[in-house]
Amino acid sequence: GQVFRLEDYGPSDYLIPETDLTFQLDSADTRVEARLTVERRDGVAADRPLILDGDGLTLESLLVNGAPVAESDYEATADRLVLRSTPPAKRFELTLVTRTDPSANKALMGLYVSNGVFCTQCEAEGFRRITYFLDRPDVLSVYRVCLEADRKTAPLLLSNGNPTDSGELEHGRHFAVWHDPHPKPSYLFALVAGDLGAVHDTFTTASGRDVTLAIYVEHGKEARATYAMDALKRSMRWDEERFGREYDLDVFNIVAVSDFNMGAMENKGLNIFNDKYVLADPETATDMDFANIEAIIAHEYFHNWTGNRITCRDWFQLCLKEGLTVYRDHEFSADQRSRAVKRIAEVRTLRAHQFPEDQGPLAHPVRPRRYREINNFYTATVYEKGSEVVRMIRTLLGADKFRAGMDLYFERHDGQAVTIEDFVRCFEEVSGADLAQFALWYHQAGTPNITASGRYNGRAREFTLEIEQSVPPTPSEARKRLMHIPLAFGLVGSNGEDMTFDGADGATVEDGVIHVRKRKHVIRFKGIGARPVVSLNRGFSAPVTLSLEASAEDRMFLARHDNDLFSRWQALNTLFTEALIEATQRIRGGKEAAFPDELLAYPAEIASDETLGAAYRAQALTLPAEADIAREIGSSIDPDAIHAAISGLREAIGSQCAGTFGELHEALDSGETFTPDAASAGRRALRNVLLDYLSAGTGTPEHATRQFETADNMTAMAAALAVLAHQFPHSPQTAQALAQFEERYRGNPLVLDKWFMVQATTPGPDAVERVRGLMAHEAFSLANPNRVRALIGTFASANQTGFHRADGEGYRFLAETVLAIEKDNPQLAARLAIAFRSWRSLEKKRQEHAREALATISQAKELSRDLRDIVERTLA
Ligand code: B3K
Ligand code: ZN
Repeated sequence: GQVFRLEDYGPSDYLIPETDLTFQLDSADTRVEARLTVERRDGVAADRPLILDGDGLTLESLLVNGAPVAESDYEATADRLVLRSTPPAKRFELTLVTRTDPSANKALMGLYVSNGVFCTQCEAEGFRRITYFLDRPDVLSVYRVCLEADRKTAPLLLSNGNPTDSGELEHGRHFAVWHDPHPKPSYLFALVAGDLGAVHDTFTTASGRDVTLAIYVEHGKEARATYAMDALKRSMRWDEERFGREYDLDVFNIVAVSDFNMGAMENKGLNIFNDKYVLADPETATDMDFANIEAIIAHEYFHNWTGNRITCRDWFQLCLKEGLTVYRDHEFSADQRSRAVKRIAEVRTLRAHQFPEDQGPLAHPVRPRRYREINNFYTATVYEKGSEVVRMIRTLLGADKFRAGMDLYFERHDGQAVTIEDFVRCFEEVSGADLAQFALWYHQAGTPNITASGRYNGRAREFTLEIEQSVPPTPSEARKRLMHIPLAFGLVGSNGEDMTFDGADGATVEDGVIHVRKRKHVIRFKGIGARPVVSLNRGFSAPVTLSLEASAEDRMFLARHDNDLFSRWQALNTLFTEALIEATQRIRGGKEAAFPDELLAYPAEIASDETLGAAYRAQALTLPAEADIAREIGSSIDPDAIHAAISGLREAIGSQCAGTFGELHEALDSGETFTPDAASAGRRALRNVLLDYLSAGTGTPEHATRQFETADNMTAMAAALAVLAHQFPHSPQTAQALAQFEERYRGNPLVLDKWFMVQATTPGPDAVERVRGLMAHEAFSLANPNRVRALIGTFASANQTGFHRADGEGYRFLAETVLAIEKDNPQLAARLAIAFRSWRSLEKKRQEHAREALATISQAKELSRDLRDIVERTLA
């Protein structure tokens, strides 16, 4: 397949300043008329061909300045339209008519129908499935869109911008006209037509402009959209207060659809959402669902400035809008909830998704230089690591200069399509800092490793810290350059407070941050009266792996006393991780797992520490996941041994702390009415972690059965169901709870997804058969991405013992399912295939089975570009 290269970028010969679209919507045969005002760029000769992108299109007619074009003067294929020469005048008009069948569109890119609703998805290259166009993000156009449809089936007609006209047509049809005054790239185009219910509200911006807000959902589900509306208004206010960004149209619409390839899409003034990230009420949504809705509503809204007003020059710059917007939604959630808890959750996500990507065959820089299929680059690296890089810029510059840099970026580049270099330059200019070495975070793939060790010399009153960086090789980047790594730190004294020092040499140390820029730094802190315990990478200031030499006593000391809450969590998490790695080795060696006494006793202490919020305590008590331990072990992984080690630790803590945990679990059942705020959610989270331990400690399903039966909200119910299914898969109580849940939520696909997920993640060798069986369930469908992700995606990414079954059946199952999905929806299939990416770190036999399964996919006939790209890079 064709490879796209960053260095080949060049501006287009032509621009399209105005786009006028008329859709005659029909589910089987939609007519699209595009009137494009085309402009030749200065210096480009009229005999330069105009080449427009298409994808699966049939051209019905073509006019230039209203007149037909001779057949010899153009060529139209499914994937492009070439006009061999253009009129002498600089500006001319092109009128194109194409037809598409939206109901046959199962790839969910371009114009398609979801549950009877017409909708679109154009990012990254879906607009070319609607009409021929310069479908690239640096071609900005002002759109006027006219939608015509049957009034009965599609009373609602929406597009980008503001509504300008509407009325009746013959044969029961009607029309609506929308105008978006802000020039935008084609990937931000959207339309929706259908029969939907709505929640309405208004928002007055800081400068007094009134905005009409609406969230559209299926009839009868309006009440479940009120939380999303609340999150939207909070997001709009927050962006004004934190970044000085106001909304810029008269209306802001959100539409929830049930068939969607990802979370949501930031189309200008018309965000389209996967309904999973809009619909919520206490009975059907967990606290996690509420938090995700808040974050994604905010994320898409924030794109209005970071992405829409200022967009990307080309798709290599994707992190310009995604990394930055993730950073903004992280900050928003941190302000709305607990900052420390939010940070812990972010780091867990980064380690679970981005680290394995960075450490495996699909590694790429935050700003890639090559791609074959851009849809495969909407990755954890671009999004999450991209956000970490922005966060580091804030650490380097401080809050005020960071804000000044953002202000300059908005002012200078509003209305433009720009690059990462443009973005970074704004921060250099406002601060005078040289960010050249720092910018490697954008350009160099791989997770840097920091090793560190400290030595105290009492006589010299000196503490010496040795820090070394290394960046492991990644595909096509064998040699790495040294990075600029900001490590927030503290020297913690025996009273738990940070010690002061009389200067440090060996590295720049400023405002609690060590700037690592060389391979090795030997840093001497002067005037230190007693041995400190060093706390390094506080708040996870840099996205690195850290091997800090420290005794278990020192780690426990930090877990108890570090004044950085993130680092307290980290210290405990490291202790759990070290213990679990050791237990895994023992189990593999045929021995029993054994754990240090203090690690079994400390959880009771932290669980009842009222100085800490409940949400924080829940995070502290949550053991590392199986995948975390696998990643730390790194090679020759045996998922069954890891599973046994974690189960052993859970059981040991559960029985050791049974008294405290039991009382607390009871006390947290306050009977209060459900509210989705962070404090109440924290109490529920803590209660659920305790339930997990208590059940493991007693070895009986009683606690979980009781919680399941008395639950008055989905958070408590889903957690109880998970404990039953995961810890007691064969007990009658589990069978009964599963049956009850299914019966009760049969008619609610989003809730039934939880039922699919719980069973997909039930550990053990029979998981493959269970998942195969569930695929035959009447509520399951390979055509719906949410169903596929709930059952197949969760199985492959979150069921270590099931997916990595020793005989390779999990791999064969995934390969076969991916190929079945690929026929209709290549993007979804490619996403699922990512589960294979860490295959080389498995033990020998599993490696061999995984390689065979990958080979089966790669040998399949007529593989999509999406899937071929993933599979070939994974095997390379
Ligand atoms: N920008 C979209 C993602 C589009 C994915 C295209 N394959 C959602 C978001 O990041 O906000
Ligand atoms: Zn985004």
